[in-house]
Amino acid sequence: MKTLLIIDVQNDFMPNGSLPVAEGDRIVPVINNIQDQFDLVLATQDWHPKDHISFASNHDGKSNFDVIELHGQPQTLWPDHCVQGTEGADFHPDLNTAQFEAIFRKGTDSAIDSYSAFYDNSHLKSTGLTGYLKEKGVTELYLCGLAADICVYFSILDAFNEGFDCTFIDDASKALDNIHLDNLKQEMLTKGITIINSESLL
Ligand code: VGL
Ligand code: ZN
Repeated sequence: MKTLLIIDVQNDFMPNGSLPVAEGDRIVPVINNIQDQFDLVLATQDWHPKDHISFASNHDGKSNFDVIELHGQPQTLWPDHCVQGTEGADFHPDLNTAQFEAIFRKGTDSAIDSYSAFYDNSHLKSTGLTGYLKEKGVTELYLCGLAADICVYFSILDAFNEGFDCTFIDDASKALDNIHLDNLKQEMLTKGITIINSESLL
């Protein structure tokens, strides 16, 4: 079962959003164009309470993009983004959501951040996505979305470690930091993760 997992294509990650990813809006038509090629289409939403620990605004004296230590791990402090029920947390209005069979929301616990669609950043809590995919008989997982070097990357890493055959769709994803993404792509290839452009699906 060929499955597409679309990560965090939400307004706050668009060029005019609170945590903008350059050209983030360019991937929307690309993703719309490939959805028909899959047996199953799933999506995630970053979905934070207002008092979320990853927001710099919730730490006295800290600024956006400062890095603190949290549960023994480095945690970047972000501008407020994807607050539950706000327009910033909605999918991009042009994203075709009609075929989404399920939407997994993450980062919902005030005290823990969750970049991956599968686990929180400390691997303490599962979202249930692995069980969902295994019960559906999914083996082949294609991932794309925002931000390529953060939430898409950590989702691919977890999916790979859970035993799924993973493909990163490069032109259906945009990064916060493109130099960082180049390094991560090298790491993906070394591990045995496939990287494609969307045209090879059509
Ligand atoms: C993301 C930073 C903070 C993402 C989510 O979706 O890549 N990045 N929260
Ligand atoms: Zn977030």
